Amino acid sequence: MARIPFDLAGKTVYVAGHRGMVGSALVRRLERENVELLSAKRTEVDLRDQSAVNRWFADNRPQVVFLAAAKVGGIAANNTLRGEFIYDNLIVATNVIHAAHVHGTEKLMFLGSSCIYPKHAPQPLSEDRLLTGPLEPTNEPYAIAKIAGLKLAEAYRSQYGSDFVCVMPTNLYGQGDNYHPEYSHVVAALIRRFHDAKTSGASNVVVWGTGTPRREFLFVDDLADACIHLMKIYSSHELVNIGTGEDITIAEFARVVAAAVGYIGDISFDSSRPDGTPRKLLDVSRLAKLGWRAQTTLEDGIKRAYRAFLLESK
Ligand code: GFB
Repeated sequence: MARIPFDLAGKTVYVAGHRGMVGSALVRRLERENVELLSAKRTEVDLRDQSAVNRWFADNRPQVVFLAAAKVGGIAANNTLRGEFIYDNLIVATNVIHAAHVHGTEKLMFLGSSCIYPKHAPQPLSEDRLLTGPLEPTNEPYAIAKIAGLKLAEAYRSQYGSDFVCVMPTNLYGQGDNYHPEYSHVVAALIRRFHDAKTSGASNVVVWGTGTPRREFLFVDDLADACIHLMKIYSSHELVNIGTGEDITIAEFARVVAAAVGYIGDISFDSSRPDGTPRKLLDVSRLAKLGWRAQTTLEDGIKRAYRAFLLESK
C-alpha cells in the first residue's frame, strides 16, 4: 500500500480534468517532473460514462492519478444547478476511483473542497471536523458528492489497501478560471466586473452579498505544487487541507481586486444575493508539518490572475 517516499520519476501520470483550472495547473507543474503525462480528451472519454472510463483505464493503465475532474462553480452555480452538481461529481469520482482500483493504479490523489466541512464548525477548520454538523445549504449537493468521493477513496484504502489519498483545497483562483458572469467563483467574477467597469468608465461596481463573509484564497499554481509535494511524501487515510491559513472579508478582497485591475470608482453591496458560509478558513497545520507552505501572496496572485484574464479574453 503506502510507499513513502513515492517516486514519480518515469511513471505514467493521468490528470483527470486536465483542461480545468486545477487540472491544467497540475499539468504545468508535472511538466517539471520526469513523468509521462497521459490525457483523455472529453470527446474521447466522458468521465460520467463508466464503460468509457473503464476502457480508457484498461488501454492506458496509468500508474498515478490526480482526480481533479469536477463540475465546479461559484455560489450561484452550486445553488442553482444542484442536480448536476451532485450527479456529475458523484459519478465522476465513483468511475475514476473504481477504475483506478480495478486497473492497478499505484497511487491516486482525490481533490475535494473546503466546503465539505460543517457550516458552523470552529475556525480554522481542522480535518477532524468532517461530518460533525450540517453543511452550508448553497453548496450541499457539491459537498455531499465530494464527501462521498473521499469516503470511497478511504474505504478502498481500508478494504483493498489502495494507496489513495485525499486533499481538501480552499477557494482557488488563477489561470484558466471560468469568468461566467453568473456562475463563476468570486475571484473571476470580480476580476471581470472591475475590468469591465474600468474599460467602460462606470463609476460603481456591485459585489454580491453583504461583504462580511470571510474567505481564504489560494493561487492555483501553489495548489498544484502542494499536490505534487504530497503525492511524493504523504500516504494516509487522513485528509490534508491545502490553503494559505489566512482569510479576508469579501469587502476587503473586492478592494484588492479593484487595486490590481486599476479600478478607482465606488464599490457597493447587493445583500439580496447570498453570502454563503460566513467563514471557511482551513487549519493548515497538518500541511505545514508535512513541509509545505503557500508561496504566492494574495496581491501578487491576483495581479497574475488578472494578467491571465487579459490574455485569455483576447
Ligand atoms: O466564490 P464563491 O461563489 O464561493 O463566493 P463560496 C464567495 C463569496 O463571495 C460569497 C461573494 O460570500 C459571495 O456572496 N461574492 C461577491 C460573489 N460577489 C460575488 C460574485 O460576483 N460572484 C460570486 N460567485 N460570489 C463555493 C461553493 O462557495 O466555493 C463551492 O459554492 C466550492 O461548492 C467553492 O466549494 C470553493 O466560497 O461561497
